[in-house]
Amino acid sequence: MRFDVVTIFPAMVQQAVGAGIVGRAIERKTLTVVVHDLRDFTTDRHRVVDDMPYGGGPGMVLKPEPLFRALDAIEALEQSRPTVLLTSPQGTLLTQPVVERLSRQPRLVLLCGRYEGVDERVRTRVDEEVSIGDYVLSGGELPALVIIDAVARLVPGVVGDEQSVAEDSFGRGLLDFPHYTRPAEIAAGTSSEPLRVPDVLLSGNHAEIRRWRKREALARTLARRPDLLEHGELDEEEQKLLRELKAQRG
Ligand code: 9D3
Repeated sequence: MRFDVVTIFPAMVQQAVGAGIVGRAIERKTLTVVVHDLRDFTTDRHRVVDDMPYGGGPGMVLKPEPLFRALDAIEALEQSRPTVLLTSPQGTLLTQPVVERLSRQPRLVLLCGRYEGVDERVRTRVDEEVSIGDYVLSGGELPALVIIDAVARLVPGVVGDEQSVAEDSFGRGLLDFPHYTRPAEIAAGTSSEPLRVPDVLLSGNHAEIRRWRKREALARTLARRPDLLEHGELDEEEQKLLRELKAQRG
């Protein structure tokens, strides 16, 4: 899969995609990420990418021509037309189903918004606007990196452990169960009891462990994210465990 990112902070995006699982996938050529500096598509001496809004008001707007020229150049790089995304607070909320849909595209172009926004006419070249959540950021670079990370994980071969990817998308809809590693007991401080790993995890009884994890995942989801249980596809065992948990809570 190929991503083209258009940004006024190319070093920030290049630096971030080079790290971790995505960086490794780029090295192996499972992914291609090409970062384009929007200023390279300006034609004036000062490489200006923004201007004042018509009609007045605070802040600046990204000028349309550099973005149009960047898109023309990127679309000319390969045969097929890529899907063009604009990061924007007005966009579709990024959820795992949206990530799954995006991961089925062979090419994504990510235009990173900045300042108050982009000239409205740029939207004639955009297939979809995407927001990563209802909080105010300073621009679209971090959202673009979030989109790349989430989408890239679904590209076969990017994540080493295919099982963890499958569990995240399938068995999920629930929050994760608690995790522990060695040692089995650690001192918590002078005046309190040692912190112990739950006995069931040390028991070697894999059926019991699986049931405990399911129960913990359900209990956490019920306590912290009950909204996830509303359209949840729970199996028989999960429905029974959920009824028991609800009964316990009163
Ligand atoms: C303070 C400016 N706001 C006035 C109503 C509008 C505004 C414009 C530009 C708010 C944020 C931004 C910059 N943000 C993004 O470009 C952005 C974003 C975000 O802020 N939150 C979540 N997802 C995204 S995707 C792009």
